[in-house]
Amino acid sequence: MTNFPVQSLPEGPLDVVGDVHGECAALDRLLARMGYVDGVHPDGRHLVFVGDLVDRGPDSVGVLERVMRWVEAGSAFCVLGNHELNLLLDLEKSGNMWWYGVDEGWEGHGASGRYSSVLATADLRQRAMAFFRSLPLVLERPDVRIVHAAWSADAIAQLSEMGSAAELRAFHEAQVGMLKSEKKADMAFQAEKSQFETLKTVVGKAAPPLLPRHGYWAETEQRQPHKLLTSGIERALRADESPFPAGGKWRMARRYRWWEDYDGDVAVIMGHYWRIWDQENPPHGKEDRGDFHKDHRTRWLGARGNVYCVDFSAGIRFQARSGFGELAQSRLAALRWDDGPARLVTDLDADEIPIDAPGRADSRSAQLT
Ligand SMILES: [Mn+2]
Repeated sequence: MTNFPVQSLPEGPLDVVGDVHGECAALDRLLARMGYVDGVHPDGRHLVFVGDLVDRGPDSVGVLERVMRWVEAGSAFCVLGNHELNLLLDLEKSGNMWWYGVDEGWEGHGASGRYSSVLATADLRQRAMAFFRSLPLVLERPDVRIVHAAWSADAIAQLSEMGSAAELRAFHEAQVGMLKSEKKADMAFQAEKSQFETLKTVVGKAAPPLLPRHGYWAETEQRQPHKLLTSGIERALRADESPFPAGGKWRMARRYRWWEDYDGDVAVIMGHYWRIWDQENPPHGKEDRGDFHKDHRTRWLGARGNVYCVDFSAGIRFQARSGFGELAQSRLAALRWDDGPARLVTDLDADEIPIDAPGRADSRSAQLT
């Protein structure tokens, strides 16, 4: 592909599918509900995957086999998510050892289990790597933009100098090397670091003080264009904010709700943000987790009311199967985007769910201005 990182979507009705995370049976159920037969729709609709096809769930291989076939046939489109990017960059992460042929366990929340029951073969890895290299970071057409986590014209422009996704790994390694030497030369950061060697291990004990250089570097590292588009934007905590634990580490930066100042005319549909399905009944202890837990699933978000996140946490089902249950909060969803009003279809709900029209007067900016 020569048009990295942006590729075009065809005209006509689309069904934009949220993060699948190896939940192959849920994908089959969702697509059957929408009338697809092996990725093809009788009305000429096209599937668009927002990325994070893989990891955690039981059958990433099955999901990849399907989506690769459909993309190859031209009935589906897909952008890179952070999980595909990890595989493209050969980064081993919790939940992706199926790729390396390892049957991986997980523990947490008083439960334990296995991630994937289907392991990648050398043949699958070779074909999937070619597939990942063919994927754009962004898909667009005049009425809609698709990206995994954040839309940024700057980040897209920076990556456009790259001929193809095949060059991404060299670019990534150069960036990592540069950041590493800049951090090494940052004496204030080094002083913070030696003072808090055990930063990763103190979760559960008293919170550390705010470490501003740690916040600065968390924000700066996340500004790398390929990371920004696929895993969002971070902002260093302000002096009046407190460090908080997430993923077993104390955080000195938090996710930035970039859509709050997205002023584009074109609607953006993304995944990545682990929305809960039932805002009225948030899971215990998760009341303020994530970015969308207070935003109702029927609403478009952002300054112009034209950004939508279609990731409703299919990726938590590996836990639910082992007794840490949040299944009620989990859906594999697709946003139907065509001449009619937008609506959601999920793997678990019989009926289509109407979504507000984008750009409604009740969007956040309308309240502010
Ligand atoms: Mn993601």
